[in-house]
Amino acid sequence: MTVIEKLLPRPSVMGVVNVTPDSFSDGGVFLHPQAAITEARGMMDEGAAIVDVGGESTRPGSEGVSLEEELGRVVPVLEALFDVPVSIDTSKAEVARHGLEAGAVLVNDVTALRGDPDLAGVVADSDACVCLMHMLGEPRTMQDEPRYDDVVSQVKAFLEERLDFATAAGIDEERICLDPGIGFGKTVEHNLELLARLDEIVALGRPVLIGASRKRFLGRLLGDAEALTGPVAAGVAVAVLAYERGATIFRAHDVREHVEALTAARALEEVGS
Ligand code: HH2
Repeated sequence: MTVIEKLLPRPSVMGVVNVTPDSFSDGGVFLHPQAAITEARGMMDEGAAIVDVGGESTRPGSEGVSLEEELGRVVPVLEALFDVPVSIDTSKAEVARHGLEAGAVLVNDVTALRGDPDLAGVVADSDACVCLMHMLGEPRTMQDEPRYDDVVSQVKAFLEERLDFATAAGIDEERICLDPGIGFGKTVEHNLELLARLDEIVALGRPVLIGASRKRFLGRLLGDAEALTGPVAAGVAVAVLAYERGATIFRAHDVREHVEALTAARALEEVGS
């Protein structure tokens, strides 16, 4: 079993703790450090394997925040969660460095080490794991008519290239997981195609993380063309089907529901095997 598989065995739920005023589904809810800390501890009690703490929204259209602002939001939360497995959701090397010093065990970078040239070195010099995610363009513009010839093969080629980049930078392959980036520069159809053909991403040989929880494509595929979020049950269904297709880590806001569904899915799988 590799380092990341020990930290996040199949299936693992990663609870989302957004210390932001503007995240798409829970913006402002946990902006106060104590609220975020209480939420994170509650998620661990509900069965999360790790909590993902982020101080910058990546929702479609968002502009990003300054280093000082992001540090001020996440550092007090990370320090208080010293006894909990924490992932730091950032693209900034300096934020990751502070997060790792405060005990974070994973860096979740939605730019897959493209955003800050120093981030790969910060991860390589630590014992931390890293999640490399696919995104087309940047959050500000990514949902402006995203286009692919074949979304699955392009996302796969991108992740393969970023995996090579990370290992060349000195990050042990055993510490890396991959994420096709549901909703990051993708139409409803692109997201569905990626989920339906997830085995092609799993074939890269690294653990695969899926973050579909509450995302707008779920609301849109249920018929609301203007939806900005999606219902919990639809996200749980996607997580279970992605689990069946080989994904192992599930980034979710509603931890209890995901843990319950994935525990049942796992029990069924064990009987069948
Ligand atoms: N989705 C979001 C943020 N970070 N990281 C990974 N690896 N995969 C994802 O799918 C992913 C992610 C967006 O969700 P959320 O954090 O709830 O919203 P916001 O970016 O607006 O804070």
